[in-house]
Amino acid sequence: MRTQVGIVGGGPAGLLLAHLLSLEGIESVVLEARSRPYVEKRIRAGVLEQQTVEALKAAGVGERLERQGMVHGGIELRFGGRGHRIPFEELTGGRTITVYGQTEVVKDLIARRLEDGLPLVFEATDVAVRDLDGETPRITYREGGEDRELTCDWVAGCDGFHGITRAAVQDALTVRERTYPFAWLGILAEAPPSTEELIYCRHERGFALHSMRSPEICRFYLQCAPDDDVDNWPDDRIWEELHTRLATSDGDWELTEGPIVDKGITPMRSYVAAPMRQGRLLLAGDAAHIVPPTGAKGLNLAVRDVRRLAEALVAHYARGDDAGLDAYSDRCLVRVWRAQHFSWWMTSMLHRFHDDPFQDELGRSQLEYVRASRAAATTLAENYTGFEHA
Ligand code: RFL
Ligand code: PHB
Repeated sequence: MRTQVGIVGGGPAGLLLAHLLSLEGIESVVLEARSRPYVEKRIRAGVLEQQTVEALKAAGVGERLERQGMVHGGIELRFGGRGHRIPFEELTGGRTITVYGQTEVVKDLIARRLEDGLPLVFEATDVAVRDLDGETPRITYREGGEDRELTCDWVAGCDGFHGITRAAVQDALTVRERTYPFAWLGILAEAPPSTEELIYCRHERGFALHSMRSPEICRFYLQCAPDDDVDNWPDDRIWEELHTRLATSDGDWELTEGPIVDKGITPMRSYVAAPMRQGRLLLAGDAAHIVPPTGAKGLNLAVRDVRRLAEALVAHYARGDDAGLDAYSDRCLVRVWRAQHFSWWMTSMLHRFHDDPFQDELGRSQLEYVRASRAAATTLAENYTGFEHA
């Protein structure tokens, strides 16, 4: 088989790239290791920057997002038992965020790809990339027990942090990374949100986040030990911990409980591999970089990468102009590092560093500063809603 762009990974990055290319008449094949039900159920991000929403709408895949996405004009920071609102719209000249699950974005993109009758292979196994330095790189894989080979002009590595594309060129990459001494326990509950906007809470016992998916479904996260196990977290313990950490000192805030329908532990890590291009392999999204989820940046970065990549590939095919492909990595990395700093900063100020009292006090101080200073709150607001360098 032959295609113009072979895309490894059918997460948000791979699916959106395929769709943006199809709108410009560029052929691609998406190879996804997992099954369709698996990728449509895997719970991850929930916050879309305004520019992500606009990009999905402009690409004709934002119809359900427009109807069901919940537009928020701010977030609450809660610490010392008191809430403090960061009014994004006021601080950024009107920018908002939209709460809409990554699972929903993925469902919308898969539905569109299949409606368009374009190639998307689920359960592709033994995927390997070859001849990346030549003119015609190849992807080999197995589908339904059969060996297959895909010859391409370009390979897009959109296979997430644990994928094979970055690993194939790892020796040529420079990696910068940081791990954190905690993880997040994430749960999904069939309960109406107890808040209109997201609550990011710092408490003596650790960080807690109250997020949501719809007027009926909540998403919560709790700081836990990095080697913790979901089996240590029966439902009762989760609710008790959420009540304790999210409590306000005046006691006038209540948390509504409901059946817990999903539980998982997410490690926290900052990671950047550079450059994002090696020969004819172009890395995008989590395949190239990950951030701790406290800044809600990962999915938004993936979307920005593939928008830039699609533009560069369009210039290549339409005009033989390779400037965008040559600049792809450098231009993405400017934005990636801004998001890295912001995600590290949010993580440092909202979590407890139980084994590092100096770091812990710095975080507390920073949070006090964001509460007291409009300049600091503006920094948070413009980064959270999506900062683009001029
Ligand atoms: P994905 O979503 O990991 O998709 C990669 C896809 O590649 C497939 N794959 C392979 N396919 C073929 N061959 C192979 N060898 C393959 N190996 C893997 C995988 O099955 C998968 O389908 O990467 P992508 O597309 O770059 O998207 C990135 C986002 O998923 C990620 O950055 C976000 O989820 C991060 N994130 C958040 N981002 C936000 O912008 N806002 C948030 O609120 C937010 N919250 C979060 C998050 C991530 C979290 N976890 C679980 C890490 C909250 C959490 C808890
Ligand atoms: C989520 O709703 O899953 C979510 C929201 C905000 C974050 C991370 C995750 O910072």
